[in-house]
Amino acid sequence: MKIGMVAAAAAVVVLAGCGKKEAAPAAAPAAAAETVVKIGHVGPTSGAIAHLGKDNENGARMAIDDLNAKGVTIDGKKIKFELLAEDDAADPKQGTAAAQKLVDSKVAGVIGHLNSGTSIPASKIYSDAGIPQISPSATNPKYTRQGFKTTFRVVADDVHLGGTLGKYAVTELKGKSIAVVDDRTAYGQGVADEFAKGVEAAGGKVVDRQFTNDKATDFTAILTALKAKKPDVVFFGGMDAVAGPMLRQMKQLGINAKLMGGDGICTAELTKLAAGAMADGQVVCAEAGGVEGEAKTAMTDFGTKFKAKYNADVQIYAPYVYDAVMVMADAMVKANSTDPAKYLPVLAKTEGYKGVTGTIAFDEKGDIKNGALTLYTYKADKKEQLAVVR
Ligand code: ABU
Repeated sequence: MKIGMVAAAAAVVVLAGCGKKEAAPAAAPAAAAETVVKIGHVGPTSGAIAHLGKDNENGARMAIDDLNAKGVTIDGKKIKFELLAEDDAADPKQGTAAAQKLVDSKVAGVIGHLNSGTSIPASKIYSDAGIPQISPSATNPKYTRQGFKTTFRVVADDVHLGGTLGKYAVTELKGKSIAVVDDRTAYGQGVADEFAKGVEAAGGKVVDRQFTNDKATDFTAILTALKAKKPDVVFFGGMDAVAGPMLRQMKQLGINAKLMGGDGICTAELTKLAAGAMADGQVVCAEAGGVEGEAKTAMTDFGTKFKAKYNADVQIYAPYVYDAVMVMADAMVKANSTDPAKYLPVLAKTEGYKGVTGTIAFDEKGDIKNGALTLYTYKADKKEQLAVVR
């Protein structure tokens, strides 16, 4: 990346459709022009999983701040990256409205959305506008299987995630009576289906399948039905905001099964949401990424820096958002252009980018190559890594 000093009293001009024009201060001595490049971010910063949306948004802010602090020069112009952050409340309709707003604002690229249920419908809007989109967390495989050239993700998908967890339930947890619940979202239902396939491929049996929704708080009926099947493992396809209360009600009903879930429940917040109802080792979940060995230092350092900046622990995907912004900026630098039409082909050819979350390269669909998964459990209310698998 070509890096230059950021002028203290820089005049701001806008090129390549990247924003509005502002007059330079008349008295600015030796002012250097900056080109504003708008990067969109979308996640649910309101609603039940606002804590995850804010985690993602802060990851984007941190990347933008770091880029601007280092100074980036593209085509001889100093670049000032600006984050346009939108809230989609994890709602598909709000997601497409946010996407259209960003397109109308002439963003050069978009990081997001957080959810599969919003990322998938929004991806058509970005594709039609030729604007690159990198999701740091949407794991439904459909997202990158629509034939759009603009669609990327920096995490593994639900085929990998659900399939690995399904196999783990049978081979490691020795589950004999495995029940599956999902929240009927694109993510929840999709990951639960892949989990069930993984169980069956490993020779296990799904004894019951129930569903709820992503706003539910009372699971008495479905848990009572499950209890009759004496499950030793319950898989939940959905997010932590639902999994927490579900754990509380499992305890109330005397269901002592393990609770498994994908990345949607594998958050720092889950312990708070479960409010003491989670036994040590009871929950097994997976993040759709991960690093091993020496690469862990960068991830740990990111967490320390993030905590110092935002007074908050990383929930799950902030480092992936950070890397998504950096990969996009890197492609702009390599293409020597912030024009989406010019840097998109360079972004698609990303190979060997060393990020906080590991090495990033995209396959022909825009999926991360050789994506990792990290399996976790919780002990004494802290996430504890079990294994990194590929
Ligand atoms: N991957 C979990 C949360 C986001 C989603 O895919 O909906």
